[in-house]
Formats: sequence, C-alpha cells, structure tokens
Amino acid sequence: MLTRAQLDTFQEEGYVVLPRVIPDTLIADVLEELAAIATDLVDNERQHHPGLDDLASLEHFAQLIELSRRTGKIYSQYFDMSYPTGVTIPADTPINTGPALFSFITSPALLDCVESIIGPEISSNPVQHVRLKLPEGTLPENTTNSLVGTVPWHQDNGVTTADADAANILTVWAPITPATIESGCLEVIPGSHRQDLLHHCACPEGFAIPERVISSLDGSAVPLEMDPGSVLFMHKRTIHSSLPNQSTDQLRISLDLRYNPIGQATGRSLFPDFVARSHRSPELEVRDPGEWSALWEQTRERLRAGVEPSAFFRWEPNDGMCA
Ligand SMILES: O=C(O)CCC(=O)C(=O)O
Repeated sequence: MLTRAQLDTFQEEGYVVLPRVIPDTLIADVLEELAAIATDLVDNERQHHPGLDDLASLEHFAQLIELSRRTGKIYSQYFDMSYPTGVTIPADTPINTGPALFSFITSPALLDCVESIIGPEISSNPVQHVRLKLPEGTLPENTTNSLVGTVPWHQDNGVTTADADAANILTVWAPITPATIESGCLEVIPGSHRQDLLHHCACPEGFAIPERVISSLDGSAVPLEMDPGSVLFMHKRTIHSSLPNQSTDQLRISLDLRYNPIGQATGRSLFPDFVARSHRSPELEVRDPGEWSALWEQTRERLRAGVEPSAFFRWEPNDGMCA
C-alpha cells in the first residue's frame, strides 16, 4: 500500500519510488529463471561453435555478456515476456512466460501498491518487458534494440494506441539487479506528466520525443538509482528515458509492467491482458502461470498470420512533423 504522502508524491511529480516492495525470494526466483535461459542459450551456441567452450567457466550472466560480445547477436527475445511489435513473427519466436515472472506480476505486495493508485479491479496490461541491458562495450555495433540498450525520451502514453488514451494505465518498473547511473538506470522529468501527450518521432529505437523538445521543457531529468526489491510507479505521461550501461561486466536486469482498471483498453489490443486482482469477481483472476503462458502462445499464432504496424503504433514514420 502507498501512504498518503507517497500518493501525493505520485500526483505531484508523476512518479514515486518505493523501497523493499518485492520480497528477496521473488527477486531470486526471477534471477534463477533468467539464469537458466542464459545457460541453455550458451550451451546451445557452444554446440555449434566449439570456440565458445571456455564460456562454461563463467557465471551465467557473464556467459551471456561474453556470448553476445563474441557472436554479435542479440538474444533479448529469449528473455522477454512480450513479442516484437508491429511485425509478423516467425513460428519459432521465443518468449519467456515463466512462473517466476508470473509470480512477480501477480505478487500481492505489488498489487497492493497498484491498488492504491488505480483501484481494486486490476488488469495486467500486456505492454511489458524483461530488459537485460548489456554493457555498452559489448553491444553489437549500431544496436538500436532497446531491450539491451538505451531507451530514448518518451511517454508511455506514446507507445500505446490512441484507443487507450482515456485508460488509467500505470507503469511499474522494477530492477532485478542494481540500477545505478553506471549500469543504466532510468531518468525521469519530475512533473512532466502534466504535459499533454507530446509528439513522438520515428527514430532508430522506435518512436521518441526529440531532444530539442526535451531541452525546451521546464525541469531537468533526475536519474533514479534503485535496488532490487524497490519499485517505481509512474504516470503514463511522465517523460522518461534510460541511460547507457557503462559498466564493463554488469547486466542491468529489470521488468517493466503496466496495469489498468479491468475493462479499459490496453493500447495494445493484439496482446493478451488478464485479470490480476478483482475484489468484485475473484473467480476471474488468472492464478495459473500456465494459463498466462497459453494466452501468449495463442497470440503468437495470431501474429504469425500477419500484422499491420498501425495495430501497434499511433505515429506515422513520415508525418512531416519531425523534420
Ligand atoms: O528499462 C529501461 O531501460 C527503459 C524502460 C522504459 O522506458 C519503459 O518501461 O517505458
């Protein structure tokens, strides 16, 4: 639950960070789940590239960093709990909908906080990611994949479709490893949620608010260093971005989740939402991680059939407003 003072901060600043929300055991479970994926990946790559045999002596995530550096490949999709947006995907596109992630999304301590902000009828919004931000020096050249690199300035309202503009979508961001200025924490512009939705322009990472617009705004960016267990709650129009990971050997691992009141549009209607908590109709709550996983499997089948980018993006790449 948020205190009155914490709720006031959320209203005033457009965000609030709460320490020690998520139990250590849950953080450990998520780390273990991700480490197992990393190990499988490395084992699989070693079978095809005997030159990678020495990786076996490294710790799981060090193996992944070194694997990415040596192969120049991006492995983010194996860890993410969403599919790529706006594209038709192949049948073998991986996704990570493991039970530890499900336990995190539905964690009672987290949902108590979410309830304080959006009320007791809570849907898990499918705009969600697992990010393993690689050290800059190990990123393949010209990488623009924001699951492993930086994220430019944006409002989350700008990454959902316009049908959800009236929805009360809350962003929840949680570090699984320490998020520091060095490892590439988030930065936010306090009070920026009072802006309307700003125009986002096409950029290599997707869509972003141009730097010239950011520098003309009142208020400067605040980096949010956070420890695992703490949680950031953020308004959908709060302007934010994330810094590069300037460490040499640390993965910055985080989850970004979203929730909205049951029945409201999610802004990504091709992806599955589910009832995470309902006081009114508890029988609607999804409690089985397998059920959640199946929803995403069914989604993959739909995406294989072909998608229109407009089903995901509100901005036109060449709309004449970004020159
Ligand atoms: O985790 C990050 O680096 C960026 C996350 C973000 O911008 C978001 O969740 O909207």
